[in-house]
Amino acid sequence: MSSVFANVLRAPEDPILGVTVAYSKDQSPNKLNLGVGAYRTQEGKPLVLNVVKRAELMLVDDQSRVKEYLPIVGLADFNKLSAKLIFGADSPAIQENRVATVQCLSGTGSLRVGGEFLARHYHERTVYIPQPTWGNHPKIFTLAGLSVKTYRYYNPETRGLDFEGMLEDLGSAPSGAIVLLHACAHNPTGVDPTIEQWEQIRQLMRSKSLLPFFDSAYQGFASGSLDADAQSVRIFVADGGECLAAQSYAKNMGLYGERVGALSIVCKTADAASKVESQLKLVIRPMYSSPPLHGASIVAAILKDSDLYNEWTLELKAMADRIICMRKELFDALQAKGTPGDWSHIVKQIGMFTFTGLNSEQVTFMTNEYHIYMTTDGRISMAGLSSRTVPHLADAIHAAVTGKA
Ligand code: KET
Repeated sequence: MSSVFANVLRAPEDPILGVTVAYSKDQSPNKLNLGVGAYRTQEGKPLVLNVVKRAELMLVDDQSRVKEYLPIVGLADFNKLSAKLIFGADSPAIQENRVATVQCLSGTGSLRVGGEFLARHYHERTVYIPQPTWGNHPKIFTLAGLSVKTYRYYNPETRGLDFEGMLEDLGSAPSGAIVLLHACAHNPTGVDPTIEQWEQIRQLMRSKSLLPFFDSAYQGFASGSLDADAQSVRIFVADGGECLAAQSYAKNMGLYGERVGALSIVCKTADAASKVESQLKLVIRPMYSSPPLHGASIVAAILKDSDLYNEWTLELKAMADRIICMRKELFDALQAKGTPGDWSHIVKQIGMFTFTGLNSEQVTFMTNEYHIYMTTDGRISMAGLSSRTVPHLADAIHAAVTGKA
């Protein structure tokens, strides 16, 4: 009784989502999942935004709604409103009809569709990604048909941006190369360039005709302001040049499992944008035919109604603020315990994650002894933490760095 698949090798779990698999198997009542970047309430529970519930009730009540297929490019309202959200309502690129936007399967799907489009139609097949970056980036772009290289981004000694290294590496990239940039709240480091640094990056990239591809998975989560978190993207669009942007509503609307996102390609002319859109359809149709309806309908309902939109911004700000509070509480707890080392990066870093500097042995120790689950690079999801669990985490970090590991 031998299977034709008997020789298939067992693959390792995903470095991020596999952490949740391991966590689920743990029987300890004290277990804590700080692996995946998913928001939890102060009680440690997943959160469905109130504004999302309101939008869903409206959708259910609307007798005119049907479950027909969406067009290949997705829901038209959703696409228009998503472009406005990231580029700004007064963006000349939008007014001049130079943006092709397609609804995709959340941030990941948007990156993949954008990657495949570039591999087919763009003259330079190399994409530069930051070192380090979200672990799925190299896999997405390689499978899309691009060749992946890295640029320096993070300096572990300063726990800050390696700005010189970044400029040097981008400066020596071949003209026209694609450059993946995290729009805000860089994952996993929590370190973003300042606006002045973004401006220098823009000048260098434009002078070398490097093509920016923004990954915007955390708009509103870094600062609590949707506009502030889109600044990096907007300074690149303001110069009239071209770029790509992958948007995700997983975190900022809490729509993780609905898989809702958008890919926008800003072109120099309306004619180029419409040709680009026609080719994006040829990428999407054989991949998954057309995107799902429900999540995009929720997003469109919220973005088009000023009352719902305002409620969303308040709920978003509350999530961002809770994360910022957790940074402070964890930092204070480590200070109070006298844990050796400088932990100020916990409060300085931005977004969902703290890049702690803990090594993989220390992480393994914390998982084995304290049932705390996190990625082996020492990243912790601050959104998974609450006032109740901060002391437990602080105990674990203290034990890990004071040599019990
Ligand atoms: N980009 C970045 C930078 C990112 O951190 C994520 C998700 C995504 C895109 C894709 O998210 P999507 O759900 O496809 O819209 N990051 C978290 C979850 C994951 O790994 O899938 C994480 O880093 O924990």
